[in-house]
Amino acid sequence: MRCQVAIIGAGPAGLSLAHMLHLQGIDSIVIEHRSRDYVEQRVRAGILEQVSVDLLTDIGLGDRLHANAMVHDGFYIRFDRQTHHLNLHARSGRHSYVYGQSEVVHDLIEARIATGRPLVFSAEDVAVSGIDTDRPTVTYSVDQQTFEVNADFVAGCDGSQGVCRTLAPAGAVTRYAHSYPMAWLGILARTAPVTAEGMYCAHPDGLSLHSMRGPNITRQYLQVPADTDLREWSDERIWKELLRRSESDDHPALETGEIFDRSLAHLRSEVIQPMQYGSLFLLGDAAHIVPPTGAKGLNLALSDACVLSHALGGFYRSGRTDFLERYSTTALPRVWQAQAFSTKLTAALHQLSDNPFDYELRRAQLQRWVTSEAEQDAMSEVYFGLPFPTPWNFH
Ligand code: RFL
Ligand code: PHB
Repeated sequence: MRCQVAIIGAGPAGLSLAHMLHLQGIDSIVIEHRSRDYVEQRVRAGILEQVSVDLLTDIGLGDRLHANAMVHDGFYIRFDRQTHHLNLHARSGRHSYVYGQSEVVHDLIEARIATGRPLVFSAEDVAVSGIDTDRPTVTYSVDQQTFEVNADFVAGCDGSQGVCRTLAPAGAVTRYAHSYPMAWLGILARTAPVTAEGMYCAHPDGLSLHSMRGPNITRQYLQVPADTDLREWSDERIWKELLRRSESDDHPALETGEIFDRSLAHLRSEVIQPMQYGSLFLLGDAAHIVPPTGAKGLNLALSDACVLSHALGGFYRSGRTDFLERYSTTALPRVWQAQAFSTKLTAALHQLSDNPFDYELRRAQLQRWVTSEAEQDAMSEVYFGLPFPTPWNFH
């Protein structure tokens, strides 16, 4: 098979890129190694920036989103048993939206299927070759049959465990990385949220985060050590710790209930720079990982796809190569802004050392956020999403 762009991975980055290319008449194939059910049911992100919602709406994916998303003005921070609401909407006129990543992925899959363009699930032995030429090749097999795709470009959208991030030869890219000695234990529970919007609790012993997926479903997280064994965390132990870290003098205690999903996510930061080698472009988690504090990962995947679709639009419409050459330098500043934001939030909200001096520093930062209008202006700029580096379509 021959096509213009071969996209590896059907997560938010790959599927949104495929859609934005299709809208510009650019032909692609999306190759995913998991099943459709697996991809649609994977529990992950939940918070969309205003700019991401604007993009999804612009590209025709706003119907279910606007009908079902919870629209938030900001979030709560709790520390020293007191709860503070940061009304960032009041400062910027913008919002964040609670809409599960699985819903975003479902909408994108439906949109792809409606185009009739190729979307392959359960592909095995996905391999990419020839990225240092202008005719790269992707091979994969389904049901023991092997297929070959000859493309102009390969979009590596296969996440943090995929193959694409390893393809550039040593020395061609730099890998910046930082890992934290901790993880988030995440649950989904059939309980009502304790606050109307998400709440970060900065307890001296570590973060608890109380988010939601609907009026009767909560998504909550606990900071735990990196070597945590999930089997050692019974429902009772999880609720006890969530309750302890979120105790306050101004709100009733959390509601407890049935936990129907649990997982562990390690905290780390990584950026591969440049995000391109030859005819291979890296997008989303394949190019960069941010710690989940601040909810930036999915939003960055969408902004990378927007930048690359714009560059490919320019190339196929008028033969321009300059946007493609600048893909990485265009996308990276927004990536580093998100890294800086997530790192700052992570430091203030987690227990990163047991030196009491460090808790005093955290408290000083938290007090700035809840009392300073200037700090809240700055917070709202980044939390609701810095502008995308390019429009989604080519003007
Ligand atoms: P994905 O979603 O990982 O998709 C990659 C896809 O590639 C497939 N794949 C392959 N396909 C073919 N061949 C191979 N060899 C392949 N190897 C892998 C995979 O099966 C998969 O379908 O990456 P993408 O598209 O870059 O999207 C990134 C986001 O998923 C990620 O950044 C977010 O989930 C991060 N994140 C959050 N982001 C937000 O914007 N808001 C949030 O509220 C938020 N909360 C979170 C998060 C991530 C978390 N975890 C689990 C780390 C909360 C948590 C706990
Ligand atoms: C979520 O709802 O999953 C969520 C909320 C806030 C974060 C990260 C994840 O910072």
